[in-house]
Amino acid sequence: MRTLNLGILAHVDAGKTTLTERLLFVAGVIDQLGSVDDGNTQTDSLPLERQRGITIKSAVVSFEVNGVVINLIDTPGHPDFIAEVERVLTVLDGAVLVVSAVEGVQAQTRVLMRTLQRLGVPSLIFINKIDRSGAQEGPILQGISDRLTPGIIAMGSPYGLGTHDPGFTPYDPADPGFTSRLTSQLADRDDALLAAYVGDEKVPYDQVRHALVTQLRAAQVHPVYFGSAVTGAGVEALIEGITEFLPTVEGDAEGPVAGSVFKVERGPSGEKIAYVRVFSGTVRIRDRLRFGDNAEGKVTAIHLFDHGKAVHQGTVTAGHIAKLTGLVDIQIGDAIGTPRTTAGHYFAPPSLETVVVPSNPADKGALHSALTQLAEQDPLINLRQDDVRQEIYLSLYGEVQKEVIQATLASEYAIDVTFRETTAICVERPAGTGTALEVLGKGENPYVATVGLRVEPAPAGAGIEFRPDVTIDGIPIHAFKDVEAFRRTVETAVRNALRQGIHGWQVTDCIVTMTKSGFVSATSAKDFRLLTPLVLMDALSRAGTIVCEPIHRLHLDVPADTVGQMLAALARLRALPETPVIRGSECTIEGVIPAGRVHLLQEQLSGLTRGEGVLESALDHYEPVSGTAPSRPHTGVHPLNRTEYLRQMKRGV
Ligand SMILES: Nc1nc2c(ncn2[C@@H]2O[C@H](COP(=O)(O)OP(=O)(O)OP(=O)(O)O)[C@@H](O)[C@H]2O)c(=O)[nH]1
Ligand SMILES: [Mg+2]
Repeated sequence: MRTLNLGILAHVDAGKTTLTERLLFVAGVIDQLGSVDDGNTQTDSLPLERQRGITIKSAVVSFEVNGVVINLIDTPGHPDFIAEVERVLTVLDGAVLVVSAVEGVQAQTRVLMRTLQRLGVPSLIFINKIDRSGAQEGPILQGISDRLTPGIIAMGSPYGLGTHDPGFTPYDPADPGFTSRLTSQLADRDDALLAAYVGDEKVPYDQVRHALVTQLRAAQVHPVYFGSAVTGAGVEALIEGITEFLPTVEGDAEGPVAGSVFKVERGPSGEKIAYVRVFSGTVRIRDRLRFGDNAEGKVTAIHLFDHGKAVHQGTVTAGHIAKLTGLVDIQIGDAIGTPRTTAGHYFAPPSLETVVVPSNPADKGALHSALTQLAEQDPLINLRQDDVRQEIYLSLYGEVQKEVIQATLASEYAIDVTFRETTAICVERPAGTGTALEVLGKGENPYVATVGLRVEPAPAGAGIEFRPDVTIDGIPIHAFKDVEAFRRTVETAVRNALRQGIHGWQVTDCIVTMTKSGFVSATSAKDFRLLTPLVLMDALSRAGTIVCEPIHRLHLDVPADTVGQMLAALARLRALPETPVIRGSECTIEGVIPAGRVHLLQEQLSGLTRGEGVLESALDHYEPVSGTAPSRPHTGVHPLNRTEYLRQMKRGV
């Protein structure tokens, strides 16, 4: 039987979990519909999800319709949990992007569609909530075409919008009007179809359908369905579309094992369970698998998803999703066997951080191990400990994520924590060019090597570029496998050292050139590894750095009569709004705001707008900080502190 790994994606609250519940009901997996508002759906199963009515973790459920086994992944829509969605994207054969018929295209809808198209994930669009008052057909389609993607194809027409009993009539393939509309929409990207269309021939539906499937699978067009997850309207037609149009990719069951871990959870006795999409090969119980950074483990149990349950199996083959037990060191994002693609980052990194403080100082050690354990299973948790003050820094997407971490620590680890104020994660860019040189046997060079480096600025967004501009006679081949190994060692030392610049922030947008290299027969690889950071920090100090803060793009929907107060508040928060766009009693304000101020705006929003304002924001770019540059304490021994660095390196730390 065909298997389809299907993601349900959308902006927060569009109805993904409700739609998932409805699909399980229609497929006969559950005989009673749960609801998000009652906290009893299949996929929002965590206590915190049920309590808050939002999805926090992605969840897998399986059902069978029209002869296709569908492994459905319900994902969170809140932007604070975007990293959770990122992991899921790499394991999908197809997706349904849900859009609310009332709210229309929202900030996260755009982010998701851009990413689906970039990754080439074939996606259908489901316009949900047509039972709600304010739901409209034409304006929503227009909005999607203008603001999301022009490549949309309505597969039918809704009726009874805004009533308790709406419906959806799919267009009939035998209807010449539909075929002709479809042809004109698809002909742009299909020469044969264009010729037939221009030649005024009557194009057979099969040919049009073929073009539709081809363009859908290239993520160029997106069939659109209307319905309501709550009433069930349009859901049958959506299922038809899913099973008819979305591709299933089986992969080679005989090939080498390759898979991707998109979720990690702990079983009843604390054992790790990895959710894996197998792209190639067959995994059996007791197989030893290699994964991540050279780790290895033995599979002790395999569960496949079947009719809403996880069922014990002896093997899992290419094309399927399974839960693997026994891989002790596995982490979310790991590739298993030969990776298909390296798991990339498709969304902006977190731009905020906070310090986590245990309410009881004696819990410090327990807190650190709890957070480390959570970080292995949660792509959102990124830890850093400052050695001097022993404080635990946590990077963040936003305030809701912070509350979730606090609640998880309390319920699962019985640790109460508070947070310091949320601050922005800055970066450092070189202010100019700086060079430094340590010559073997000269001055105070503590190592048996010569290293010269130059640091200079690169354009914003360029990242770090390393240029090994040295001749072969400066490279101690006796200490390395080959020239490439030498280059890798120096480049790794450079990149590691740049994680913390003069002010403690990641250094970026720079070119580092190795200008000189020298050795004697006693030189080892370690001499280059340890000397490079010292020289680099000298060069960077001479270049000087500019601390830049993250700036978010914001989108505010507020009542028109509150615009004046809103603009005044934005000015106080150093935001730069563009001209507000007023439509009747509603107003939209776009603009930019320092990331560190977003939570303050969020706090004031409700009071300023009688609880009606909606704020969305996402990282846009970095900008030099005006005034005193914020710095953050270095972690570990930093080469800027030369005496301490040499002392610790001698001790082999
Ligand atoms: N009237 C109406 N309400 C709906 C419909 N679908 C979902 N809702 C409601 O919208 C709210 C959000 O629904 P969810 O299913 O939790 O939305 P979600 O997309 O899963 O939300 P997150 O996972 O938190 O991003 C709930 O109150 C649902 O009852 C619909 O078709 N009609
Ligand atoms: Mg949900």
